[in-house]
Amino acid sequence: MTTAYLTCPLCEATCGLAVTLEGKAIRSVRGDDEDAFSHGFICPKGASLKALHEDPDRLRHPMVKRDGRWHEVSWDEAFEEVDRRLAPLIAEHGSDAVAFYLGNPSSHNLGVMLYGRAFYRAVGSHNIYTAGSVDQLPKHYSSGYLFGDPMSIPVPDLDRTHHLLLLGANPLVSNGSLMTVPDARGRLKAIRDRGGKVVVVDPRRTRTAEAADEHHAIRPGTDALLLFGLVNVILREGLADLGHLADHVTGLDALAGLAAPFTPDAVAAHTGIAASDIERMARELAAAESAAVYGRIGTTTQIFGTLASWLVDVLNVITGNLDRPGGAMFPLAAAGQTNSVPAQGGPPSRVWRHGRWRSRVRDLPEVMGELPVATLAEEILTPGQGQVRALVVVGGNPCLSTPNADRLREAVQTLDLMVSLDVYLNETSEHADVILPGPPPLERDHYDVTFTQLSVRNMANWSPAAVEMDQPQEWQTLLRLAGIAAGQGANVDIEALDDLMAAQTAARYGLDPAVSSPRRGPARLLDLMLRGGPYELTLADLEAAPHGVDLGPLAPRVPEVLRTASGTIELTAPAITGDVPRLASLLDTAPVEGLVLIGRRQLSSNNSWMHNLTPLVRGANTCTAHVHPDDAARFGLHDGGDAVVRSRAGSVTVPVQVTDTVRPGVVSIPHGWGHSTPGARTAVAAAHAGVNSNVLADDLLVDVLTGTAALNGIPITVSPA
Ligand SMILES: Nc1nc2c(c(=O)[nH]1)N[C@H]1C(S)=C(S)[C@@H](COP(=O)(O)OP(=O)(O)OC[C@H]3O[C@@H](n4cnc5c(=O)[nH]c(N)nc54)[C@H](O)[C@@H]3O)O[C@H]1N2
Ligand SMILES: Nc1nc2c(c(=O)[nH]1)N[C@H]1C(S)=C(S)[C@@H](COP(=O)(O)OP(=O)(O)OC[C@H]3O[C@@H](n4cnc5c(=O)[nH]c(N)nc54)[C@H](O)[C@@H]3O)O[C@H]1N2
Ligand code: SF4
Ligand SMILES: [Mo]
Repeated sequence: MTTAYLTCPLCEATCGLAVTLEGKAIRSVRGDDEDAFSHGFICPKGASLKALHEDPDRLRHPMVKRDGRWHEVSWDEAFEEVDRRLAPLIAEHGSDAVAFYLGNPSSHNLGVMLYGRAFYRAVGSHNIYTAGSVDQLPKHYSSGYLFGDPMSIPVPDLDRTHHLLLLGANPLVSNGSLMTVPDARGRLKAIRDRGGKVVVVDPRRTRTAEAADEHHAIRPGTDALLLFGLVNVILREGLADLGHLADHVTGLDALAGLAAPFTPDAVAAHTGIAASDIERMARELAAAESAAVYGRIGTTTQIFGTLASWLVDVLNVITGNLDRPGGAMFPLAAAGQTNSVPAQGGPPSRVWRHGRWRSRVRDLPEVMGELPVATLAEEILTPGQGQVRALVVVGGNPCLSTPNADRLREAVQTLDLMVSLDVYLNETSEHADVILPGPPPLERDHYDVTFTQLSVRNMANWSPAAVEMDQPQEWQTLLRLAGIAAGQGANVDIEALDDLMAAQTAARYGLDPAVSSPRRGPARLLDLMLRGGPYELTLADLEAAPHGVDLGPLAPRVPEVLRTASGTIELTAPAITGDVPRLASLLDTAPVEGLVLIGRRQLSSNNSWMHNLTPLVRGANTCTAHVHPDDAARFGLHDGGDAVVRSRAGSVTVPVQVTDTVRPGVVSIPHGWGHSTPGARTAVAAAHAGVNSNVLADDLLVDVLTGTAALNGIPITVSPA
């Protein structure tokens, strides 16, 4: 028996796991008690990595579809198929005819993070889509304009704060997001134990709300109004105090003008939160010894996602809590972050901006090099120059996870070519022509390049593969695809491309790639990035610390972290405030009375893809519509009966659960279900199919600044089935 220590790559919490092995067989997966960050915490998903590893439905060989039937083929045959079809398509229709969709697991995958761009760049398409535009893109946008780098996202200094105002987040279930924090429950409890306060704003009484001091059941989509109300009180009552930020902030006067109409009285009816509560919340926030405001997916995937994301940090700034211990702080990641190399200064072209190109059909702007996935279906379906004819999906399931899912499913069936890098034949990959499966988490090296930049404590943790690798690694697959796109044919010299990548990475940090010799692949790139990073670590340092390297609590970084043109925190960038009139116009209208749909993340679920694992889907069907008793009575719905839920985009029939945990006027259905498509090969998931809530999500309902889908606050009607 041996024990391997690794970081769980399934979600943002980055828990340390201890995996017991007998040869190549996995005996158990437990939380690693000695992990420097997670101290033994684990959730049901982490524990199911064994089931994932052993799942007979998980793909181990490439698949090619010929005449509508799947064939298991060799890797060489699979790449030959891609070369035979992709190269002529690019030659005839141009790079933009190839679209990419990068899903959530690609950001948790070291090989994909480091090598994916070799492939995307070799194709050179403007049609890059990611799960970011059904998730956090508004937060990148607001950070890009406030602080000058879209990855400079302040995270609550959870272990030291005295007051946490949390909006649209349920970390007790999601285990945290844009806030890397193993054991959120324990850390939130600690805030209360040391006399602090936790306030939750959420249309549902979630587990997090139940564990908090105070819960406000806001009407969906109105967070920007509430937040502006808080800003209004703080500025009007003279409670603003920039503290140590005083010399580093511009735009405070303009902010006061913008906030003036949003008085607590003006926003109360829209938000459903009393004016007196809004005043008290503002005063308590300003008076707290230290405080952090934190908004997550309930605030980003709504029609005012960017304004809400911006106002969260405006509040952190004007209360002097940004960048101070116990407030909202900037992590300093050990490797690979643009905001941890010294500021470049120089020409304005270096200053972060969006809209460098726009989508062809709906004219939506690029943000961080990507276009919103809400417009992907029409880019495929609308004829003309630049029409998308091929789609490459890397670790994503957009046919379940993106808005107007039925339309996207129709669209992908019209493509000339679809390639999926995926570990299952599921609702999306079933439409592919070629599927290239990567190895499961226990068979690959891991380091969290993304989430160390969002961590409540600075950490670095390297996990070598726990089990000997059986399949080609995804970085190798991506390099082969890069070579194919560059016209090298199917027999790409991966080693030469890898050397090129290492040379480029080394050059970025002024290093000689030979310092990392004889390492190759992701380990070499990571070693170079660590050496060039702010702690000047090496991969050997991390190898010597299997339970992780603790780099200490978050430390203040202003002004060093700022990358804006002025070198200050620009509170009122026109690219953000241009959307304020749209919000202000709500104040002149009556509050919306109709029913709206929101989501409901589930503990034993990982978006759409871990439903094929028996330990996670045991028990009653959880894909139900939560309906408030008043609404059930109003619309004739009964607990356990079926309801038809309709939106502009589509309709689903779903079992009803009557519960007062949702606010009246709000229906909640979890996303990621709907495993009933006959072409998928996921037997367990099919037996727990549920319905796809994104059939209801409207592709035309977006946050206008970023095009991010409004997956919350969707107008619906309900009736008994
Ligand atoms: N209504 C509604 N919709 C939502 C949300 C919501 O709250 N409400 N949340 C949104 C959010 S936040 C997100 S991030 C998206 C997620 O959207 P997606 O990223 O599109 O979907 P996932 O369910 O994460 O699908 C991941 C896919 O990757 C595959 N996969 C798993 N591991 C690997 C691997 O190691 N390599 C490769 N190549 N593939 C792998 C899985 O089999 C699956 O097909 O969903 C969004 N959709
Ligand atoms: N177990 C589990 N963990 C996960 C995932 C999973 O699917 N399952 N997915 C992972 C991913 S990809 C992500 S991005 C994170 C997301 O992490 P979180 O953002 O913490 O996820 P949610 O649980 O969806 O929390 C969003 C909350 O917003 C509320 N909400 C909906 N509409 C509104 C609104 O208009 N205003 C306000 N204030 N609240 C609103 C919802 O009721 C919900 O409680 O979780 C990650 N972790
Ligand atoms: S909380 Fe996230 S990182 Fe931790 S064990 Fe669960 S899935 Fe893995
Ligand atoms: Mo996400």
